[in-house]
Amino acid sequence: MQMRGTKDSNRAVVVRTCGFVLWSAVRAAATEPAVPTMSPTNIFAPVSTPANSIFGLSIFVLAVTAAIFVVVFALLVYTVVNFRKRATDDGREPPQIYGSNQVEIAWTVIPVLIVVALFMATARVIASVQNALPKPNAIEVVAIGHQFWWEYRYPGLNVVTANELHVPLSDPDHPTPTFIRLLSADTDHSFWVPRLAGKTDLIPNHPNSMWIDPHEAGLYLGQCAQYCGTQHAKMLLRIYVEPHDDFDHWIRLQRQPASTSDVVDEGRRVFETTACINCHAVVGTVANGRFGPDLTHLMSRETIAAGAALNTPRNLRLWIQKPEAIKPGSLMPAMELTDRELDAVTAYLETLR
Ligand code: HEC
Ligand SMILES: [Cu+2]
Repeated sequence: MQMRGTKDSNRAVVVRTCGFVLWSAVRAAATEPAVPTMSPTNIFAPVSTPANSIFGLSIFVLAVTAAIFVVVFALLVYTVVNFRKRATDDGREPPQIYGSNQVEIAWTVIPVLIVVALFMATARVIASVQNALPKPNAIEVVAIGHQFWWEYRYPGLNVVTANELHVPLSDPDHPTPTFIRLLSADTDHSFWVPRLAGKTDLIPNHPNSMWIDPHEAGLYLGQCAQYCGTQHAKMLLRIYVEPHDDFDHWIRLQRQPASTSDVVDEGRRVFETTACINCHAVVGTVANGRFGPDLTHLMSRETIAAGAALNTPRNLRLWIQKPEAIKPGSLMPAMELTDRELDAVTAYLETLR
C-alpha cells in the first residue's frame, strides 16, 4: 500500500510536469507573432534576379536528387524486406545471377544523362548571371574589403562610406541595377548577401564583379563569407534598398561636407591632434586617413564597426576607449584618451551627421 502511494504521487508529478511543459509550448505558440519573423538571410526568399536564378536552380537540383533518393531507398527497402533470412532458410547459397547488358547499360546511361542535365542547367544560370552587361542607368559601386570592415565608393556620385551600402530599388519594368566591383585592401574576403545574390570573393590584385537588382525595399544582411582574420565573424554586410527618392536624398546628404559646430571645438581639437586623422577621413578637415572608415557622415549609419554594435553614444565612446571591448582583434588601436577627452571626441563625432 505504502509503495503504491509513492508510485501514484510520482505519477502525479510526472503528469503535472508534462502538462506544464505542454501548456507552456501551446502558450508560446499562441503568443508567436501572426507573421513568423523570417531570417534576414533566408536563402529561400530571394528578392533580386541573381538570387532568384540561384534559388530556381537549387530547387531543380534538390527535386532531381530527392527523386533519386526516393527510388534508391524504395528499392533498398524492398530488397531488405523481400530477401531477408526466413525461418524456412535451408542454409544453402541462393542462385547467383550476373551479367545483364540491358540493366548495366541503363544504370550507366541514365545517371550520365542526369548529370548532363544538372550541368547544363547550372552552366545556364552561371552564364546568365555573369554575362549581364551594366545598363546605362545602373548604379556603380566599388566595394573594398578591409580587415574587418567594408569601404564603399560610388565613383559616379562622388560618395565614400563604410559598412552600410545604400542602393536604389529596381523596378523590373525600369531596372536600375547596382553593379559592384569587388576589391581587397589586404586578404581575401567574400561578399555574400543571400537574398540578393550569390557569393563573390574579393581577392587582392584580382578585381571581381557582381550585380544586384533588388525589387523589394528593406534591409538585407550578409556577412564576409571567407575567413579573413580574427574578426571575420564581425565583418557584417548591411544593404539598404530604398525607393529612388530616398536613395537620391541619401546621396545628396552624403555629398555634403562634414557639418561644423563651435560647441564641440574641444572634441574636434582632440580628434585632429591625435593619430585618429592618420586613419580616418572627415571631408573638409585635416583628417584624410584611409586606413579606417570615412567618418564624414558617421551619424548617418545605424551601426559601427561593420555591424558589430549599434551606433549609440555609449557604444561610440566605448569603441574609442577600447575597441577590443566590441571587436577583439580589430585593427583600430585604443588611443588611451582621458575620460574628458573621450567625452569631447564622442560629442564631436555625434555632430558628423
Ligand atoms: C591605426 C589606425 C586607426 C587609428 C589611429 C584610429 N582608428 Fe578608428 N578605426 C580604424 C579601423 C581599422 C576601424 C575599423 C575597425 C573595424 O570595424 O574592424 C576604425 C573604426 C572607427 C570607428 C567606427 C566607424 C564605423 O563606421 O564603423 C570610429 C567612430 C573610429 N574608428 C574613431 C576613431 C577615433 C575617434 C580615433 C582617435 C581617437 C581613431 N578612430 C583612431 C583605425 C584607426
Ligand atoms: Cu572579411
